[in-house]
Amino acid sequence: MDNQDLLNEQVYDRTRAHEFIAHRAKALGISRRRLVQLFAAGASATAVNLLPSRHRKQVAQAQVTEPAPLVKEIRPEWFFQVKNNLEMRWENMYNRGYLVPNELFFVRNNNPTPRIDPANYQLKIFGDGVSNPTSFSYDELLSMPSISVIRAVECAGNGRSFYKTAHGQEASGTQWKLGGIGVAEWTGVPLREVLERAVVKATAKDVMLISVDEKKIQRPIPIEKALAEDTLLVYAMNGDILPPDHGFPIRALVPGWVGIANIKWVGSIQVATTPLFSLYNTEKYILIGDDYPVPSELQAAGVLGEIATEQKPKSAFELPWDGEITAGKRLLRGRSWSSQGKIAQVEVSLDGGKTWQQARLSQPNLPQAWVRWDIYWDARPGNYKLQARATDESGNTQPDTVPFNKKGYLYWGVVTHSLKVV
Ligand SMILES: Nc1nc2c(c(=O)[nH]1)N[C@H]1C(S)=C(S)[C@@H](COP(=O)(O)O)O[C@H]1N2
Ligand SMILES: [Mo]
Repeated sequence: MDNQDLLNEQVYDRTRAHEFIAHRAKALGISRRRLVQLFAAGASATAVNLLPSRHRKQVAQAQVTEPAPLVKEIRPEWFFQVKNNLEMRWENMYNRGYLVPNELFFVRNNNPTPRIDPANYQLKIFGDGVSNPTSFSYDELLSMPSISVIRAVECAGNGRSFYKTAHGQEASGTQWKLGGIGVAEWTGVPLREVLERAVVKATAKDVMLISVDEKKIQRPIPIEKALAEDTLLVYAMNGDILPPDHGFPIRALVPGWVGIANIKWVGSIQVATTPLFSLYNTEKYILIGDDYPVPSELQAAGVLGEIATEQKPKSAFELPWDGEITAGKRLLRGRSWSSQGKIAQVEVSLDGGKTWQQARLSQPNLPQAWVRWDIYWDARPGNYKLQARATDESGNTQPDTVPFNKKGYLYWGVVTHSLKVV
């Protein structure tokens, strides 16, 4: 990855999807259709790449015989697992590049991963906000103009466990530490391209992305966000066909918005001239608490609090929790991110917030992704309370604590990371 290119142009790789797939297939010596089938069957990119062709089919079949809630390999050293959710272990990002490889990317599933045959897949566009309701096959989507962008997907509940640390009160939901985020290169068709073919009316207001998973998870976004140039219908992740757990065949990428907006396994899209509501913007992914009064116009629609959309800055060390390192000259590393612009600075404390020093930021530093940073440390034996505090270019600095909300979303306070030096 050329850092300079990334910096200059976030949307840097204009390509056509069928060329992309054809290129991959050619490199592997199999047909384009066969490649897509293999990925649909859950074969990992590595397995497909490394095995001689006569074994490839067996791998694909072996992986589908036992239905499991998740398809990807789950190594305990990669993830903390809670039911269908896999939290990334941050120590694995030390000494790695800018992107999170697909194997290590966190998974947040409200339901088991559905298995979808791309041959029968249809994406339906409907609703009173379009004058030409229509549908597209997987192949049709793949042959539309596409772009690749580097963006984070972060769970609204990332950091939830720190509400307990800060307020002594546990917020309900999966107790994520800070590994409910990942940055990848996403390739897909701009949602705008697809909506334009259904002829969006000037009066269109909201767009509901609807999944085909067993809960039919759906959440609306405003038409302006739907038409943004980097809101995508994604079919490839870090150069591989989108893995089943991350939404194969098609997922939404809604940059800067909480994870739930990035609907996986999208099967239909409703465009409406009226405001849209679902369980996921009325009761779930809502900030509920004394500090979050409900706007009166939303009360009537059953909205229980403030709707979670963007995230403020957060930081994580690339270290195990409650870890131990040996004394000596060390390079402490971490990453910071925000939905509201690039990271402007990161300060690090080794003594629980008494003294702070500036971390060195490394390129690239992309908005709606993250920045890597480090500090040199001559670590002496003892117990340390490491803290990192990021400021984004919109001027948000991580506070010591943030107000409680019942479901524990959007925790962006400074987190203490205990470390023992021996
Ligand atoms: N259909 C569907 N889409 C979904 C979800 C889901 O459970 N079902 N989870 C959402 C949530 S809460 C998050 S944080 C992101 C996680 O994306 P990932 O699993 O690819 O990391 O997907 C979102 N899209
Ligand atoms: Mo999430």
